[in-house]
Amino acid sequence: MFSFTRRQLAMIVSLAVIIVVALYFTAHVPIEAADHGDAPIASLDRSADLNDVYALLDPNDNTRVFLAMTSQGFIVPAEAVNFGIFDPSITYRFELEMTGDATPDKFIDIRFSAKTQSPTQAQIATVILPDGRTFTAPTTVPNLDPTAPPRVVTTDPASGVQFFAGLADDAFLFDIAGVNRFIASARAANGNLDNINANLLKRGRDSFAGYNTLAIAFSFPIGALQPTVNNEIGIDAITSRVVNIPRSSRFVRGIPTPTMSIVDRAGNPAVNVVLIPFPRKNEHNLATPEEYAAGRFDNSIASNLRELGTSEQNVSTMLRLTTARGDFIRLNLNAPNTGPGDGTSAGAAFPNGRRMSDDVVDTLLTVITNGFVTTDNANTLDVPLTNTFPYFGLPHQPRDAGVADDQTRN
Ligand SMILES: [Ca+2]
Ligand SMILES: [Ca+2]
Ligand SMILES: [Ca+2]
Ligand SMILES: [Ca+2]
Repeated sequence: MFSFTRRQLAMIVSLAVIIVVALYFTAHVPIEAADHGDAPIASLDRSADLNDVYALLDPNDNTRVFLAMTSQGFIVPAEAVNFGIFDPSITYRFELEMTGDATPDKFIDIRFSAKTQSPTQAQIATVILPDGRTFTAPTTVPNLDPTAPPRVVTTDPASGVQFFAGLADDAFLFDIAGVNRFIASARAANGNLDNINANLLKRGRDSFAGYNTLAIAFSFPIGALQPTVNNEIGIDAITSRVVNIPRSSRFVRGIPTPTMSIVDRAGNPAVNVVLIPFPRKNEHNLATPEEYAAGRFDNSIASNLRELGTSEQNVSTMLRLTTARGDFIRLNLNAPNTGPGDGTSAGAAFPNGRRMSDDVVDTLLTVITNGFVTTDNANTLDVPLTNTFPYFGLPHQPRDAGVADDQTRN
């Protein structure tokens, strides 16, 4: 009925990945994919649109935890100064789950000052730590030179926390068009592998190559984040902005104002982009982790996967990834992570935490297609990670005279 040998081969090649992921999620939780432009509201509110969340043991010092979020993707190098700005009306928040359930227990909030003097003025970040203490730090100011500006890293002397905020190469790696065409093929074939066109993944183009994103990164002493269960931390990020900006101190009776309104939320990579049907994408961003854990999106995710031919076993795996105990990236603080870049230890790879160098799209494709395909063939970052905090690849810069720009991959 179909090329059984080919399927078997694909299954064998991917079996290890599936087993590792399935075992991980039997004991732990979710997976998602990147989150650029994931929902109607987030797409239109670009400065609040989260892209990715990363969580790993700092490869240069495993007594520290590296946390990062990226937002506002696809910033072209020539507009770095005009578009590489953190929105001062947004609160960027990490939610930290420390007790093994779906309720976040600690928060890290980051807000930025407005640019008022010049486009090249540093913004000042105010960081509110989980214990309520605060520190301030300047952003790294983007420029249009052929060489990226030196990074400004601030260490808070009281807490030992390191902080960076500025432009970076987008470390997400994904052939958007190729995978979308492949998924459309799988849906049209009702998941029948005979009729799915895997050649659609042969483009192998990194849709994010050549573009920058805004990054906020921390290296935290573990002592400042100590979880109480399983030595494991759950991490997600949300953006919120002030609505109903007050112009006087007298408000309409019965209408609370001002209020903060959540715009976007991101945990594991790609859940909203790949698994949630369009009419529910805004709802997905606004739901609480407890609502995920209560199964609010389970039917939508499961029916979406079944249309793609995902096996019942792997549907269960994906539900554990995306909804059990909320949609947090779970980082085991006992799993060592060392090596160049942001670490290469096999035992510290996604879905244990998430490193910039983890090819999460390949992991998800393997599980969703039961091993029929194992890669989108976009597998190499266009800018190498650095070996020191904040590890992100340096931002793309406008080219010098005579230097070709062949980075983008449409
Ligand atoms: Ca988003
Ligand atoms: Ca909790
Ligand atoms: Ca990149
Ligand atoms: Ca890949």
